[in-house]
Amino acid sequence: MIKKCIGCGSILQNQDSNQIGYVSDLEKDLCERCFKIRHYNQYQTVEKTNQDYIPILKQIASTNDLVLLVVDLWNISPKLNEILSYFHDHVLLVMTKRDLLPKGLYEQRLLDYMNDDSFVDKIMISSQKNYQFDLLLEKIRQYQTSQHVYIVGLTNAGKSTMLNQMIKNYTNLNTMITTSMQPSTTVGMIEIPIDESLILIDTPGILDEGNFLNVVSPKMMKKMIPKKEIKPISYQIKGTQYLWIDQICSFIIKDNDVIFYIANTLKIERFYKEKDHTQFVSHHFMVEGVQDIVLPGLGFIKVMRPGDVTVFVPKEVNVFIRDSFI
Ligand SMILES: Nc1nc2c(ncn2[C@@H]2O[C@H](COP(=O)(O)OP(=O)(O)OP(=O)(O)O)[C@@H](O)[C@H]2O)c(=O)[nH]1
Ligand SMILES: [Mg+2]
Repeated sequence: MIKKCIGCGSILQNQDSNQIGYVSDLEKDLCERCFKIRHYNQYQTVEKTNQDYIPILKQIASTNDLVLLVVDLWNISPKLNEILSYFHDHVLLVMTKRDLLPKGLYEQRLLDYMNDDSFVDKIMISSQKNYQFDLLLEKIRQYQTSQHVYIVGLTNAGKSTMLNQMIKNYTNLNTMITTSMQPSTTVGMIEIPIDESLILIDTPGILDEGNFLNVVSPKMMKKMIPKKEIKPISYQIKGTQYLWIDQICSFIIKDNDVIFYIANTLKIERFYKEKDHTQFVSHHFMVEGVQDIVLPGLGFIKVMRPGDVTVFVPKEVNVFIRDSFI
């Protein structure tokens, strides 16, 4: 009989300690990788690609069941459109990590920003603060088409953390899904019965290939991921200036005002002379009106006036521009 790890959904095996799902003893319920993440904060990289995960989305789309698309407010990626392209209806948008945004924000504006015909409704939550979970459950019950409701999204969006909060709030179950700041923590489907009429199913996140998280060290990852509400930082730029974020990316910008929405643990430095950035690839943007330059995984920079901005990032990172989000 196939037995799955209760933490990550991998199929348990006792043959190869370098492969996912390894346990020395098949009587155990938690794989070694999950055990190490939970107890030692140690992480074993998972060699999965979206080729492994797209079939799961297709399988879910072939059912008529409600899908919760969990989106990290700090990482609204163009990749989400690809996920949505598999679903024509029955998607409840759940924007999470609300606790990281400034408290006074007008939430409806952010919800309105996300538009797709597949959405039956939208909600903003925070798993860390247990914010709006009763409303989330109410909406799930309103839109569910069967007992099964699937949780999908990009990796690191906060899917499993949200499900853990549902378990805590609404069940007596003594189980927990493994979560971590690293991509691809969940690798298989995990079914959680909330009550007799609802089974929530966690799924592996789709990889965001252009994300900073894929190219930085675990130490930098810790620094990049905000732990509490972000305080936006404004800079007035007079003449041509060179701004660096913690040696992982830089900008050239002229006569403008910019606001950084990134973790406050990151160091922003301002220079009046160009520094060597040959280790990076440049991206040139013509800002029109108030727009954001998005640094996936890191946050974004709101540029207040039209003008040229050149961004230097590692070659794997997919920087892009969008109309102002906040
Ligand atoms: N501040 C904040 N952080 C959160 C919240 N929800 C999740 N996180 C953090 O986001 C990171 C990823 O969380 P997971 O729940 O493992 O994400 P996932 O979507 O299940 O990721 P995969 O399993 O890799 O697809 C962890 O570091 C969580 O602590 C939230 O509401 N607020
Ligand atoms: Mg997960």
